[in-house]
Amino acid sequence: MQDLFSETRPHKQQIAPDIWLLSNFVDTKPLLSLVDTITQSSPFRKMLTPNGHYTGVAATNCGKFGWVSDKTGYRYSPIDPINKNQWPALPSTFEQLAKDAAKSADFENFCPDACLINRYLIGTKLGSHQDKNEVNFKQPIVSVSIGLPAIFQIFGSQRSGKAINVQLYDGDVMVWGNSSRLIYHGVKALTENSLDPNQKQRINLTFRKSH
Ligand code: MD6
Ligand code: FE
Repeated sequence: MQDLFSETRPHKQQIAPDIWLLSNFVDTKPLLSLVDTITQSSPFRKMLTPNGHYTGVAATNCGKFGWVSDKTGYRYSPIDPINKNQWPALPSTFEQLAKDAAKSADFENFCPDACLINRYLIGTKLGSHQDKNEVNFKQPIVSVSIGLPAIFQIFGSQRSGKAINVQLYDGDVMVWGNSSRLIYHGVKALTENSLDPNQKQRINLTFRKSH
């Protein structure tokens, strides 16, 4: 018999070819305290983009390489441009989570060397984009949602048009790979949750093999 509080969403769901949603995969409380530690040395910041505007999302990184943007373009860098130090190390909890999630979606031997940490406040959105600054497109991307739910939009091979909308909740993990690795996607503007008005942000971790 199912107990009253058991998760009723499927635990593993295929959203599109080579995109898997692992619902309620991880307890995010310990992740959040690791993010807090990371941001003490490499704080969240909005980055300048080549078109001269700042990103709406505030970001930082941990791991060997971090995703950075400035007026010259996007790239992975071993150095945090704010403090000129290496990015904080990838916590072993993060690495194990990324490996476990990848394995659940049948990607064996995922070995992330970069973790981009994005922070959305109410009203922040992420425009449609492809993730194509990595060298190795054979490895998947593992994406972990923390905090407020968001609507993730999957557009396909065109930047816009009809999207598949996926609600991502706290603790959900998405695994992307192979045929979907280069599709366009974005995140709708974050909205407040009237049932939980104290929650003010969403944090997303994306683990990649950048080199
Ligand atoms: C986010 N994620 O969920 C933004 N990109 O806040 C991404 O842009 C993303 O989740 C590539 C693969 C997985 C992702
Ligand atoms: Fe992306």
